[in-house]
Amino acid sequence: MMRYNHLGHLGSIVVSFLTLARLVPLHTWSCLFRGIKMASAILSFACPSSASASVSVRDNFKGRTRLGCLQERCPFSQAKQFGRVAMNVAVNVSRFEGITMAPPDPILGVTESFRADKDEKKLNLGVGAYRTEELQPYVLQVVKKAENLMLERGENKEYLPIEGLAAFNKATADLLLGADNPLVKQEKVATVQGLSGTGSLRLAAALIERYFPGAKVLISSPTWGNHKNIFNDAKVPWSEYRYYDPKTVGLDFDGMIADIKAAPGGSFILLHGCAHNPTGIDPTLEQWEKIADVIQEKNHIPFFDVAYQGFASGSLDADASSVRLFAARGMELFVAQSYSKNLGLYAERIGAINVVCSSSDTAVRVKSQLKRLARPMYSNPPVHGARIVANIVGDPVLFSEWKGEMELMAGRIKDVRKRLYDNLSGKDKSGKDWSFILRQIGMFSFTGLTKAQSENMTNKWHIYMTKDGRISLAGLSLAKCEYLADAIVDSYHNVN
Ligand code: KET
Repeated sequence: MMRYNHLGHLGSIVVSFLTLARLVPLHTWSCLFRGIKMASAILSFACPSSASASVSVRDNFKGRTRLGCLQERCPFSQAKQFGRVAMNVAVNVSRFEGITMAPPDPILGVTESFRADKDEKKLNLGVGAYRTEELQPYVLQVVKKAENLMLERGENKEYLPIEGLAAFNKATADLLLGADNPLVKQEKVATVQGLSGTGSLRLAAALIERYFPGAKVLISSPTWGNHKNIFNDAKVPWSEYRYYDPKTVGLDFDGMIADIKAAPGGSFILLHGCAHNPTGIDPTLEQWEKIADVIQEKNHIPFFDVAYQGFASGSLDADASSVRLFAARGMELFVAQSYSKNLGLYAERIGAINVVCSSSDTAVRVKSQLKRLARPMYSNPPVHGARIVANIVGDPVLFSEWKGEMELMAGRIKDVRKRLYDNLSGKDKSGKDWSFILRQIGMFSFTGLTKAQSENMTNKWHIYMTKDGRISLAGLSLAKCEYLADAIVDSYHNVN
């Protein structure tokens, strides 16, 4: 709905207009614009025919306005030129015309499509979020108790310091490294509360961008989809190391080692502390040792993403063993933590970035720079989730209750995994070995279904999952395993 009326054709008007554009202050222009709008039109400027040869309004205003635009993105490109500046009157044209539609998020977008589906059989196995056997969201009892404690104590809502709640930062480092870890005692760990796992990863990425310009981050292939976005947005270069071997449906350990070896010395190696997302395949402790050897040899910096501590095995300590193994070698490293899954605090956005340093003096400086990066981004973090974690970890009774509930959640996922395997091997008469499902750990199963097969799961069976073939077992009930197995067998054998 654009209408163009050319406003005269006199060269002298154009010349005077150009001069005016340079001299007249911005607010005068807005008055003029408003006046013309009253006559039901917006005065706008057509794109210069070539960006370099023409004077755009942006040039005239020395960057104070963004009216100028490039030819290929300009909604007014049909305008006729009058010398170097052309004028059109356009009606109802948004200043955001050049903003294109973003694609839906490959993980969180799945939930949006799920909500829009009216079919009764629908199942959301997209996002990694724990559900009860009744497929309802679950708030841990221990979380409710910790929240009650907060009410009883009448906690205030004052700003937290930039680095977050001190009691939380202590609790989270203790949980990660072990309370009696000498690194914690010697204050060699810089811990800053973050906006859950994602925000903590993003803060670390900003530190890398600022203090290690040009350094590369190596991420596993495949990895959690948001890793690439995080490093792209932070302008940190990244490349992939081999991780998953589709032939064995297992770890491509030799490929992983070779790629880490081949990376430029001093690269950051992003590792999933436990329950690798999306594959559910973790290195063994012996393999972790070898990975640490190569990283040390090449002077790389390990960067752990720990989003599932306690969810892989049910034990907080066992799931932190990879990180502790590296830290015990005296290596400097990054660890991003999240409490979305293990405490079910998805919406509270609570996590942390820990930088293990070789001295307490370094840790103080690193922390000061993390704070400096956080302040203009979000100022300081939210308090609610931090108090929940601090109250639970700081209270022996609540802490042991949490462990019990975590074992329960991890146990339910293991049961569902087993039931799905039983159903698949019972129904699929082709002889295909589905036992890889039992070997995978954590919230997910990487089914090996292709994009087309995953789409069949959604379009035909109303089962929502990510297009890389990942299903969240945390969103599955024992009762729905049979239906899911039917869908998988159909998609696997009948869709190319
Ligand atoms: N790291 C990994 C490996 C991860 O799977 C997630 C979340 C996060 C970090 C961040 O979670 P946060 O809530 O920011 O602490 N993964 C699930 C949810 C998501 O994609 O945001 C998922 O893969 O479904």
